[in-house]
Parts: sequence; structure tokens; C-alpha cells
Amino acid sequence: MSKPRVFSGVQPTGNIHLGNYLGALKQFVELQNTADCIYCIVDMHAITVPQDPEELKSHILDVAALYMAVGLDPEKSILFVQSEVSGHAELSWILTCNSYTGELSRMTQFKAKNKGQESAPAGLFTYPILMAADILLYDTNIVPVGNDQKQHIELCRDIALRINHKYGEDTLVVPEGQYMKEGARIMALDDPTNKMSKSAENEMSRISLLDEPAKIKKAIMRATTDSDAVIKYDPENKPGISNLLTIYGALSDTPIEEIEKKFDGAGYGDLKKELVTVVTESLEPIRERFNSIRYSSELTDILKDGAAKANAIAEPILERVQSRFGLGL
Ligand code: AQP
Repeated sequence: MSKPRVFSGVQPTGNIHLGNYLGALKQFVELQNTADCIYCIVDMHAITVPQDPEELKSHILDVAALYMAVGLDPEKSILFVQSEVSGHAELSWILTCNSYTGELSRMTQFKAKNKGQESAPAGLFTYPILMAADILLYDTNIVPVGNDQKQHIELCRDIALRINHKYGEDTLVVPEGQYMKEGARIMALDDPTNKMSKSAENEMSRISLLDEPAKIKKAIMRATTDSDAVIKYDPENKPGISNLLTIYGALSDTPIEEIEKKFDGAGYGDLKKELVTVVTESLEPIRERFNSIRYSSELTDILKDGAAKANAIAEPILERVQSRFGLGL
């Protein structure tokens, strides 16, 4: 039996944080040994909000180097930049013509990002269609993502099923989302009712994989908790402490009950101090590998080679879809 095809991506909108790592990238690395993996740096998604061109270029290479620093191996996985493969935009248009404005306006991420403004870029509205195109362009079976993307994965499936119903059941492969048991949603340190995010204004709300130990310490020691002083996993009533326990457990591969036992009767300060050590020690080797990869001349060669491989897979799939629609000669 052939290996399942895996596709996922990260936006180059800033440095990858613990949420991206624990929700998505950890799965990317694990899947490399059992699946046929394609991992993308989705730069076209990044421009749904204004980006400084120089910064965007540099963030693309940062994310690529971070992919490899966390363990993605270009010998095992295809690593490339989305805008280097034109099929993403081409398939996206076909899917746009088969999506409904009603379903797009129900996307919670759109509602959160556009804030009801008439002047919000239309790309923010159609973003989930481009994401569906990214996935469907490679006949993907599995999409490893954080659970903030669940709604977008469901939309992708709906669009694929709708097109298959109309143009033939084998027009598109209908993918499944895959979510981590722990770490599927890491919350912001300053407000544990919101997810940790690259673009949040407060730097202390997140820990980026490249943060220095002093910044890590400051962000964790300041993390919002509660006044009840019991170290217990209870996301509904104790979202701050539960988030810290999730990060601790996921980075140290320790079940949460074991951490609760370890800190039974201890104070929040004790948990935070030890979490600083766990996070710092986990991120140090990643930072070191990043520094050796980021400025090596090989990085762009790896991405160019990845784009050529991705394009070779995408082209016949796009042609198949175009022909079902009667497009072209
Ligand atoms: N807080 C999170 N917890 C778990 N997983 C998360 N992901 C994002 N935030 C969390 C997962 O990381 C992958 C890459 O995300 P993305 O860069 O494509 O976009 P995003 O979901 O919009 O992430 P950010 O960090 O919040 O970026 P900005 O601020 O630019 O919008 C995805 O699999 C996502 O689920």
C-alpha cells in the first residue's frame, strides 16, 4: 500500500511560537517517517494582512530554517514556498467559483480578523479557499494542524465533496484533519482565553522558538493565572494554569496527572520556575540549529528543489481538475 500524503503549512508572519510548534510542527516531524509529507511556507496567506516586503522575505527564510531546526529533513519531506508553485492560485480560483459567501462569512477566524470593517481586504474573506486549494492540489489524505484550523478543514472537505458530487467522485481527494491530543490549542500567556498568536501585539503573550532565555523567563513568570493557588488541570475554570500544564506536559512528554502530583501543595511560582527550565532547555538546541541553517547558502537551494518537486506533483492534479471543468483547449 502506498504511504498517505500529508500536507500542511505555516504563515511567515513572524517567528514560530510554542502554539505553532506543539499544535502543528511536532506532528509534521513525527509524520515524516510514515507518510509522504509536503510542508509549505504559505507566503500568499501572509499577505491577507499588510506585510513589509523586506520583512516578509526574511520571515520566509526564518520559517524555512525553523522547519529544519525542529527536525524536518528535506531528504524525507518536500519543503517549499507557496508562491513558487502557481497551481495554488489557479486551483484557488476554481474552488472560489464553487464556494458560497454564506459559508465563508461563518468562519470564526474571518470574523475575528476583519472586525466588521467594510474595508477589510477581500483576501481575509477568501483565505480558507486558498487553504483548501493548498491541500487539494496534492491529493492530500492527512492535514496535521492546530485545532484553531478545524473549521477551515471542514470547509475544505465540504468544497471537495461538492465538486466531486458535480464533476465526478474522483475529481478531488477528500482530506482529514489531524490534531494533537495535547497541545492542539496553546493559549496566550497574558490572556489564556485567546490562542497564542504570532501577530498579537503583546510580545509577552507568546514564546517564540527563537526567544532568548531572559524573555522566556519574563513571559512565563508574568503569565496570567488565578487566585485559587491549586495546581490542577481545569481549562474551563483555570485556563491559565491549565495552559502552563499543557505546555509543560507536551514539551517534557509527561502526562498532566504526573505533573499535578509533582506540584501537589506547591505554589504557582514553583510551577512557573520549573516551566522556565523545561522551555529553555527544549528550545536551546532548536535555536542553535536555526543559527547554523538560516544563513547557509543551501537553504534557498533546498526550497527551490522542494518547489520543483511540489510542482511535479501538483501539475497533473490541476490538469485533471481543469479538464473536469472543461477549462482550456
Ligand atoms: N495557539 C496555537 N495552538 C496550537 N496550534 C496553533 N497553530 C497556530 N496557533 C496555535 C497552528 O499552527 C499552524 C500554523 O499556523 P499559521 O501560521 O498558518 O496561522 P495561524 O493559525 O493564524 O497562527 P498564528 O500564530 O495565530 O498566526 P497569525 O497571528 O499570523 O494569524 C496551524 O496548523 C495552526 O493551527
